[in-house]
Amino acid sequence: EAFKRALVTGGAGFIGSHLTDALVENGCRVTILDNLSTGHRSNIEHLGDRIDFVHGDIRDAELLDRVVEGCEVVFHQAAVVSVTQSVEDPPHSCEVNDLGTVRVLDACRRSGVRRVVMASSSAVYGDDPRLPKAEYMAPMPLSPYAVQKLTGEYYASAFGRLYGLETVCLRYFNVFGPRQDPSSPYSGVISIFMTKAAAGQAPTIYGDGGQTRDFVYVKDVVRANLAAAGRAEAAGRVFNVGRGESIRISELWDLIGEIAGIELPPAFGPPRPGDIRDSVADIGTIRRELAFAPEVGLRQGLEKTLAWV
Ligand code: UD2
Repeated sequence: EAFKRALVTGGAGFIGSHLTDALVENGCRVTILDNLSTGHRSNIEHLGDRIDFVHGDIRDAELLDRVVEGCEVVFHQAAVVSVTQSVEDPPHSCEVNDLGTVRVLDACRRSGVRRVVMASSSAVYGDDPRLPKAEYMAPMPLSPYAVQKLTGEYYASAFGRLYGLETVCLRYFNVFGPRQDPSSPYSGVISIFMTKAAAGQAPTIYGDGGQTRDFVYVKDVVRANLAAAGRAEAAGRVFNVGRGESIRISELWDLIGEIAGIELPPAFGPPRPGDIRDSVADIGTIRRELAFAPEVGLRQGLEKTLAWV
C-alpha cells in the first residue's frame, strides 16, 4: 500500500531520513520538516528534489498547517532526543517534545490527515526490573524526556477519541545504524563504539559493562513504521519496536572489535547517572498484530554500520 503524500517531521535526522528513503522508494511524495537542530542536510542530500525539504520547527503552527496539507499520513519523528538534554533543560525539551507534538496532532486533525505514526521510546518503562518490557506494564517515566514521550502517547490517544484522528505510537528501544551521529557525548553507544573502533581507539564503558540493551537496526524500525501506517489494526495502538534480544555493553564492544578486526580492552568509567540496568523488548504484540518481525541481526547490522563509519 503506497501512500501518495506524507510528512516526516525530523526527516533529516537519523531514523527520519531512513524512513524518508523507504517512502520515496515506494513512490510516495515526502515533505520533510526539520529544524536541523540534530538532523543534517547530508542525510537527505542524495534525495535531491525527489523530496520537499522545509527548514522549520514543529512549534510553528502556521508552518505545520502548510506542510500537512494534502498528506494522508504523518510520521512524527522530530524531538529533542537526548535524555540528558531533557534533564539539563526540562522546559526546552517540554516545548519541543510536548507542545510540538500537540501542534503536530492539532494540524493533522484540522487538515484531515488520516493517520499519525509517532516515535515514542522505551524510556517510558523506566527502570522497572520486570523483563522483557511489555506494553501492558505500567509506565514509570524517570526523566523529563520519558514523561514527554508518555504524554505524547496520551495526547495521541485523546486525539483519536476526540477527533477520530488515527494514531499509532512506536516505543523504540535502542536504534542503531548508519547516519547515527557519533559526535555528541550522548550519542548512541554503537555509533560511539564504531567510531572508536574505526580509529583504533578504546572506548569508555560507563559502569561495569554488565548493563544490557536491546539494539534494533534502523531499517527494521522503518519497516515497523510502514506497517504502523498501513495496517488498519494498528490505529489507536502502542507497540514496542525492538529485536526482543539484549546484549551486555561489554560484550557489544567485544563483538564490534571482532567485526572491526581489532582487540582493545575498553576503559571503564563511573556509571552514568540515571542509566537503567537492563532493557529488552517483548515484541509479541507487534508480531501478532502487525505481522512485524525484525529481519536484521545484531552482527549483520553492526557490519552494515561499520561499512558506513
Ligand atoms: C536509550 C535512548 C534514549 C532513551 C533511553 C530509554 C539512544 C541513543 N538513546 O538510551 O533516547 O530512549 O534509551 O531508556 O538510543 N555507554 C557506554 N559508553 C559510551 C556510551 C554509552 O558505556 O560511550 C553505555 C551507557 O551507559 C548505557 C548504554 O551504553 O548503559 C547505552 O547507552 P545509549 O546512550 O546508547 O542509550 P540509552 O539506553 O542510555
